[in-house]
Amino acid sequence: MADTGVLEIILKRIEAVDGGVDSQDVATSLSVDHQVVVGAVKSLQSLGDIILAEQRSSKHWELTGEGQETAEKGSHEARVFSAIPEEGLAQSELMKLPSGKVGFSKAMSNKWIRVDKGHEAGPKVFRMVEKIDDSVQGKLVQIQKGIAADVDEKEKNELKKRKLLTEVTVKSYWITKGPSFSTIITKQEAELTPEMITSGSWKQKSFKPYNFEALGVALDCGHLHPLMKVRTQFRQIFLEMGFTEMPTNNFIESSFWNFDSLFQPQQHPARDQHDTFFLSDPAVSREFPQDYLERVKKVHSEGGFGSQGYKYDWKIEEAQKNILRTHTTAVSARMLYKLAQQGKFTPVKYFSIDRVFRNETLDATHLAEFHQIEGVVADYGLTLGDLMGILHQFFTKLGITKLRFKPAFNPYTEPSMEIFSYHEGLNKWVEVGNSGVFRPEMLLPMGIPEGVSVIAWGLSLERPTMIKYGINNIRELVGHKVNLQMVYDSPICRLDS
Ligand code: FB9
Repeated sequence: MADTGVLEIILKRIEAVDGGVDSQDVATSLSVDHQVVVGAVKSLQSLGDIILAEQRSSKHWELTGEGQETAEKGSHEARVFSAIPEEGLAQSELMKLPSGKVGFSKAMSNKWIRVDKGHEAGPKVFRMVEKIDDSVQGKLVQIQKGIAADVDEKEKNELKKRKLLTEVTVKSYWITKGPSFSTIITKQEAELTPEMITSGSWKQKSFKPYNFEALGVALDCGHLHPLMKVRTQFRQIFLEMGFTEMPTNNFIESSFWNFDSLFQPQQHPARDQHDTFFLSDPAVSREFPQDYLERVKKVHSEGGFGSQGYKYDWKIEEAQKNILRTHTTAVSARMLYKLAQQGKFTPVKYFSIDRVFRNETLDATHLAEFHQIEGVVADYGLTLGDLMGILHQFFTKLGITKLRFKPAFNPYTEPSMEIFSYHEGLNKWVEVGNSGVFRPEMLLPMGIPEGVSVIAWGLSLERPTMIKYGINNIRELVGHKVNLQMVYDSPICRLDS
């Protein structure tokens, strides 16, 4: 609350005049800073409709520092004229004077002085008139005294160009009586206390009006990253579709589970350094289910289960290499193997959402890691139609209804399909994921029974998050350059809206 003395002075001033008072004038008359009066205006406004305050701005001219010096000592050209004696002054000497350079040219253009270049010692400057009228100084003095009625705008702008004058905009409040005007300031209570009620004193008090627009106090708490908000939405969609989340808490994986178990041949380009991050320590894993490993080796090198295999010399050393997993399908492989080991097969629906790592070329939408979302359904007699159906159900929950499927290739699924959705905003079909039916060469060596088929699909978490939050460069979403305020300010996420 501003000093009540200032508040009361303002109220008394308003009462004393017809019309209103200007906050700048009040500040000047009280010899206080204008902000003190502005604070008082805000305080009065918070007490109800005691005053009306309309913001306005006015412009006036003020002398600059150089302008004040000129008003006091005369213009540069006048000071140069005064410095030239009857017998004249060497131009070189004149230019050394503080006002020399500016004053010389002005005095010459005013025809107050002339230069005689016929002297042996160099050019000499002489007066051309007996006396001068220093109009520049005269105008500045008039403006300084506030009696510059006959100094027109053109002349003022000339002085402004010479940096002798400047135009100042002053914001102020025009303060008038409000509907509840009074010169008595009654302190408004901010809260109704039990004592006021029991004593009845509330009847004599005035209360501050409720501000229903007031926001709650912003809690200084943690904030969820947009990726985590979108992950929760995807998790919710899978859960309501009856899926169970897979354990994905191992970023490090053996090549065996990441590639070999998925019937991805050891010479596949995705398995070399430029696509995959290999670990130096521990460089290898050695513990695998031996019987299963033998079946994987056989199906790669000789074929089996109706497949001719890849007919290459499959090496355990390649399968033992540790990597950062390139997809969460490695986790799906582990879960399907575990399912096959439980003896009697039961249909399952699994999902996972977690980080995967690829040694890829970085660009505005691709980093060396992303979060993969994967859905897996295992049951007897599942077909591509079931896959298309569950994809329509899944994407509809994301608000995507127009899907198209395009034949594609994955080493571990046959058939495979890329999933496209029509983006109304971009007016084009965009890829929203990949999918397929896991190959028998992957499932049968695990011990998954004949007749059981497993359909699966995947997409990234970053792409939908960037779309949802209107982020164009992935480095604004993840990484060390992320603006944390974006995280604090990011709104809640509802994927179905
Ligand atoms: O997410 C992708 N696109 C996408 C997804 C959603 C979306 O908007 C949401 C509805 C609001 C918008 C776009 N893509 C897959 C397609 C492209 O972005 C692609 O350029 C990038 N892909 C990643 C891999 O890139 C190296 C996205 C990532 C991806 C691709 C394939 C799979 C998983 C993630 C898979 C799989 C799979 C296939 C068969 C069986 C099991 C898993």
